Amino acid sequence: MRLLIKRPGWTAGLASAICLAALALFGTGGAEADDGVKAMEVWARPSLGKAPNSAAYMTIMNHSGSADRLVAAKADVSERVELHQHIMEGNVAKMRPVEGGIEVPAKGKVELKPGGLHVMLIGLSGKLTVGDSFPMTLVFESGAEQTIEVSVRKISGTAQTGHGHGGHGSDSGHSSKPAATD
Ligand SMILES: [Cu+2]
Repeated sequence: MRLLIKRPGWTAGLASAICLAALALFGTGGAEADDGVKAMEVWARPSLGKAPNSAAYMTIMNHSGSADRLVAAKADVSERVELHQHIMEGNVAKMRPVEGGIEVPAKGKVELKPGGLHVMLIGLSGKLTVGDSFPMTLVFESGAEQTIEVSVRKISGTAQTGHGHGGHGSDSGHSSKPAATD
């Protein structure tokens, strides 16, 4: 074993070779978006008149065995991007920032939809018109980040809000993305 100690050049070379191998492993194995949380069916409503705000909605799947949380969202279309929920105060619906992020349960999903959880776009820098799209980056507590393309659509155009009528026909999730509507 002394030989190794007397040949620092060789051991250093071996060590860096091992490092490279490890990097390569992590490089190919780190596809967290596929194994962990993944947002789909992402859309935002168009801005109304001069209203400076809009909201984005999506379904976030979690394929991993541990819960994660959406803790932030970033987009360039507005001054601020906040995670909101609707709550009832008496019979008035109000929006509030979500404390501590939005939980995505292990092996489960969370839906952000009109009247519920949403990503609030505050202080839009321009109009959002049906047919527009813009990138948004989702940041999760686990460290995972996903950049998604948000398409601007009318609420009525999604037909995903199955109130009553056993509206769970889309629970296969992955393939139920509505076709682009223009
Ligand atoms: Cu809001």
